[in-house]
Amino acid sequence: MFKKVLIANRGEIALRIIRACRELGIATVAVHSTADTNALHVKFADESVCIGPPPAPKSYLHIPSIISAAEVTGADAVHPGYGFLSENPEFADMCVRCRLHFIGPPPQLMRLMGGKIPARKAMVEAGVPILPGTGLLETDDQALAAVEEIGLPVIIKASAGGGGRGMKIVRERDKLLSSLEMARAEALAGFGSSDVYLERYVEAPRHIEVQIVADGAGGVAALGERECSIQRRHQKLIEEAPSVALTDEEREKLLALCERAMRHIGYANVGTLEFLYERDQPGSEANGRFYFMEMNTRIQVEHTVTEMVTGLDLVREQIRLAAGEPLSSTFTSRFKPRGHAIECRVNAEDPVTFAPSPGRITALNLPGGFGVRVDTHIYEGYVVPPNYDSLLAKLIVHAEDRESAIKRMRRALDEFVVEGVKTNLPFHRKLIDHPEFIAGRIDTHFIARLSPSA
Ligand code: MV4
Repeated sequence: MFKKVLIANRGEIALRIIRACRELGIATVAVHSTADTNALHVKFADESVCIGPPPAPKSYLHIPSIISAAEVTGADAVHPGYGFLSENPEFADMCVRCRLHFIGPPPQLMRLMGGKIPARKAMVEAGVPILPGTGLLETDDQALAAVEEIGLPVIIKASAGGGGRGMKIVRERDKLLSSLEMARAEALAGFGSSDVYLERYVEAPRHIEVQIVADGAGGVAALGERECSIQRRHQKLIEEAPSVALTDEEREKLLALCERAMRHIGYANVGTLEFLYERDQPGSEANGRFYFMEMNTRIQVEHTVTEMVTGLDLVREQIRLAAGEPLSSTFTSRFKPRGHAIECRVNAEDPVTFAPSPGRITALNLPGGFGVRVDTHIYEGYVVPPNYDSLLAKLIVHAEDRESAIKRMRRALDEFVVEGVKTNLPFHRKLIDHPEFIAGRIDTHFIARLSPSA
């Protein structure tokens, strides 16, 4: 097992990783920018190294500083968390070249699944359904021919894009070529590659994703799905496990399919397969179809809801796997989710305009009690810096069924007090009380319908 892990991240996920290391008996090194000198991850870690000024490109994204920090502290592994360098294969390569274990999949798998065009191809070969669409679009004629075959609307996506960036919906044939040109230009400017493809556009799908854990030697577990449809501008707000959209039979099929696919590509470490779920008929919830969208080759923000319904520690397993241990026998998909878990992402932002709201937290009460988990790095007196994402806390509840989990979330949201910065807590209270949410009738456009200004 590793002796010392450097955590190349900040905020709640840095704490989550430090806690897992503690329980494994592994020493920890925090890195931080000058904006995070008083951050809890710095206080919790055994050692810390300041790696630069507040802007992320000069600190949390600055590879030479992070590698140097690992070398001077004698760390033998690096955990990238989520965001920042977590899906950067060059960083993973650099770690390996500097004899540091990267806690994530091997760089070649990050490369394969990080590109949406190669990932789509790999998943088709593994028997996973995808939407009708193209590979790399090289000519205008290929795009025209594809639309002839698929019909409209279609969506043009950047192969290097992700999380909803670099997409163009095309509803009229006349706009196809101009959209294609714009998509290429934006992809090149935003991601350094003009590679784009297109596929049939689904109007209001659910976003359902599957948690993967694998050891690269045939040990693979698909640990159930998460329902992530409640999102605003591609930022998830509420996630739950399991999804109300799936029968036990559909779930079993989906998980078996995911396991076969992950064995096919020899996946290793944790990851998430994202699916778009389309109802058979508008308004009907039964018998939808799944289409593979993209894969995330990192631990995700919402891994917690899977942990609550499986009782398994995903970060601990991730570290064990990176150290070359085989998948634990407790990680098996012949596993029924136990009860229901819901996560609310509490952000420092205006609940109406969604504008970020950095500043000092002058008063704080965190919820607690039976079935309540709060993953957070904030404390009374903490100053939320303006330089990073606005996530303050993840409030997670677990209960025997969805109805009880919703009631528990309402209770926990009422206990949650943050003063000094604006938060989206009022927005969460409104969401959790919404009859359509309570009925489970949700899709990716739910928030846009609820507050069109958002
Ligand atoms: C789609 C789609 C509909 N049809 N692909 C959003 C995040 C990224 N993972 C892919 N996304 C989508 N892909 C097809 N073929 C709908 C979304 C989508 C979306 C697209 C445009 C504007 C807002 C959206 C919100 C949620 C999902």
